[in-house]
Amino acid sequence: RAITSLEIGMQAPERSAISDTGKGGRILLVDDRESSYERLATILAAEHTIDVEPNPTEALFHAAEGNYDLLIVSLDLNNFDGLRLCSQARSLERTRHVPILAIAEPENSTRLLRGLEIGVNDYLLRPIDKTELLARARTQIRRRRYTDHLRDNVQNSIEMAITDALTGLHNRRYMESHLATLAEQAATRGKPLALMILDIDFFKSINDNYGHDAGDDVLREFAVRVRKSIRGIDLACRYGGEEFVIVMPETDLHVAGMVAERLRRSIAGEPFAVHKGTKRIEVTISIGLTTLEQKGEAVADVLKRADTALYRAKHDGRNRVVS
Ligand code: GH3
Ligand code: MG
Ligand code: MG
Ligand code: MG
Repeated sequence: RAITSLEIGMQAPERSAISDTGKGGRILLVDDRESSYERLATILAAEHTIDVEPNPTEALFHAAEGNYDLLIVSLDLNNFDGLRLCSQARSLERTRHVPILAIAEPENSTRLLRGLEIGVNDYLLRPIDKTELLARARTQIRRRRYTDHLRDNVQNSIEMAITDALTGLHNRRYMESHLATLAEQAATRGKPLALMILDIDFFKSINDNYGHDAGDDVLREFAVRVRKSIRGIDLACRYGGEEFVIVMPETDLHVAGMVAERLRRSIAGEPFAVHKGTKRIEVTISIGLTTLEQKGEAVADVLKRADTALYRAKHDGRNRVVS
């Protein structure tokens, strides 16, 4: 690493231990005056792991990479602009949520006010009082962990609400709420939109012959193969028990037909491992394929047409694509 990073004493506790005790965080101290940072670092090292970085450009890089709980930034650096660092840290995705504690000389109040406008969370005036420094650092780190925790919870709830737990694909509700949007986008952009319903053939007999767990293994492995054969912009969901829907924006019937056929072959061509790989089962699927036919067509009608095609695929002998 091309920087002067100075670690003072102290082993970093495990992160889980940190959140349990609510103490000891990782702090990046940005200060280029040796007499100042040596004292601050020594004080903070009693409770935290400290890295010191005198160069704000490098500091920004470290803040983005280093998983810090707190940035302490001196606004009266000799050679660089601490305020600029604060504003950059606020605008970067990876550092946006890291609290900033600013340090300034009392006569530097203009810079300090500017810092607070930019999004500095708290400040301390020199000369720094030891107890106050530790208290402010602790408060910011605690707050950071709490908001991180909230953010994680929100993220998890959203993911759970739109994901099928068994396969990790999107669930039906998510697909239905997005299909209308995708259809609208396709219509306004004058692009095609393909939709297919996939149904595993004789899935009931897989359950009957090998057990429900084997059936679940097949569903999971099926989802893996689906993911491999679609693009990032395609939407795959588990529509029902052993029924899946794939929506393909900007894809016409011809191309979608090739994708469907490739997927059908990838299922039929390679037996599915179940019961922890001790058993292999031949699986086939039937696919009903259609495209959005005209502007403003109801998505229910598109789904219905795909379902009719699927019915014919089943009727015609399964293990095939019908459009
Ligand atoms: P077809 O070829 O006509 O589609 O026959 P099929 O047996 O696949 O169709 P059917 O609709 O009769 O059976 C689907 C079965 O899927 C019935 C149901 O018990 C089973 N199933 C639904 N959800 C799950 C699941 O999450 N896990 C397992 N193991 N089985 C499931
Ligand atoms: Mg069926
Ligand atoms: Mg089936
Ligand atoms: Mg079915």
